[in-house]
Amino acid sequence: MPAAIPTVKDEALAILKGLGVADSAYAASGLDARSPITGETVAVLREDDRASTAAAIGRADEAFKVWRSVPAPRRGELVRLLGEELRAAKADLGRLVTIEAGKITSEGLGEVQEMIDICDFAVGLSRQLYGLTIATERPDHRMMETWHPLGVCGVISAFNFPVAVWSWNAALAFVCGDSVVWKPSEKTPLTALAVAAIFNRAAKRFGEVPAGLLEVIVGGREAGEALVEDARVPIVSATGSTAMGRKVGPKLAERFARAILELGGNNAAIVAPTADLDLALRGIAFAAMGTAGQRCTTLRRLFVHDSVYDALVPRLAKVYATVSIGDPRTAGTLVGPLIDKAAFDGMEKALAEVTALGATVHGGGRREIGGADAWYAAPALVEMPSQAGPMLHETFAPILYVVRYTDFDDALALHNAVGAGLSSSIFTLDLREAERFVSVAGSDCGIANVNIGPSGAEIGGAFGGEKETGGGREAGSDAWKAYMRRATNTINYGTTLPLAQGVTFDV
Ligand code: UN1
Repeated sequence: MPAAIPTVKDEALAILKGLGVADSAYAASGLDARSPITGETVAVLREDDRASTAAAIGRADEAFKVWRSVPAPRRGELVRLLGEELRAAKADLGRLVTIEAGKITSEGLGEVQEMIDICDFAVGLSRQLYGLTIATERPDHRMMETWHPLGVCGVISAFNFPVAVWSWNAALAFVCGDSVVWKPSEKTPLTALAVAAIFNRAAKRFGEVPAGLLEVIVGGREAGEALVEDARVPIVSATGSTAMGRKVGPKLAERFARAILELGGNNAAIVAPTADLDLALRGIAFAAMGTAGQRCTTLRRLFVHDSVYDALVPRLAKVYATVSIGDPRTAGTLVGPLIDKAAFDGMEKALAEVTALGATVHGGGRREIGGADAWYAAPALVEMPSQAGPMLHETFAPILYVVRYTDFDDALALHNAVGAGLSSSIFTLDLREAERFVSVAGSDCGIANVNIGPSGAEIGGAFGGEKETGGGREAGSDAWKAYMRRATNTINYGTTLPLAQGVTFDV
């Protein structure tokens, strides 16, 4: 008998009410918000269509025209207050992330911490939106660059990081002087409504936030398209599958809007002969099974050197066989549910295909937990004869493919031989291998790590990847520049008009 799981509905609704989500968010029919823990519908939400999305964009555009003139450090104060409100709401919002996305408790809380961290980062940034002063070739001239707010920033986020990825974009956008229209995944609208309520608390304390600075669009493809196609939105940051990016990217390009695309990953790690195998084992387990394999940074491919294969892979198979799968609210659970049936079906399909290719599958299969529409899967460790078939593509589920290698260059070539280019890592104590991996001739990904797995990045670095991952960068480093426009200014404080390049034009 599978263990009975208590309902999540009452708890979720109480959290939403406590955070201040208005009753008007709910409707008799509209978008079903469900919990993957039990599969039950938690709430039915009022849904946006093209017209209401356009109206929201209009409000955000008006807000931008006010917000852009608020001094940046003052804008930072709003984000500082948002960080304070998030600290106060951390337990509730983390719990709601667990209920709506199925993350285990510590990962739900970790996601809110990631929001707090980016708020702190953005507050500091609000006094550091620096431009350069540039030497000019003309006498009595000064040349400089100024960073100006850009406009309405569209944010399309995915179910797997339902709130943190919004905050990477929004915290920067707000200090940069932009307004934000957010379309969360239709699989996780409740956490977005909760965040909007938390934002409203910060806005109230701040005092003079223009209405429309943050708009949340609840809905599916139609609302998303309306956001992507609207000429009043000069930048869209979209997180999701490569297939989604292929649709969104060209639409934005067509109207010369800026795109920050964070798309699929097919992240790999190399385990070299000198690797610390205890450390590698832990790193691999978290990166491959954490978040039930539903991070875009999840470890999906593993290349293990022949000399350590037999010391590592059977141990790994044992960890896969014993990892605790179940209610993500229960202490000790490491693997919660997949988001829905489609995710489970995708996993089954990939496992059937690799079995036909001669792979040995450890784990996999459905666990009868939570109810008819709850989809818990045992993580699968798949020993592959070679890199082929589904291993070349991202399946958003906990499948780790393992391939044996003997030559480092071959492993590197296999590592880079996929479409996606998000994250990567190597486990080695050999300095030459480590440095080669992070060198120009090494990993081709946006994130390349040594002796840690590919997932679980901090916000201080720029986050994103190359190739079919879309090329966008969010969060730390100088990712803020994407949310502003740069003006180059040349100022003549002299009495003559010398022309650049020595051109003469005497009239
Ligand atoms: C994502 O899966 O879309 O690096 C984001 C990580 C997290 C973010 C993942 N900080 O795994």
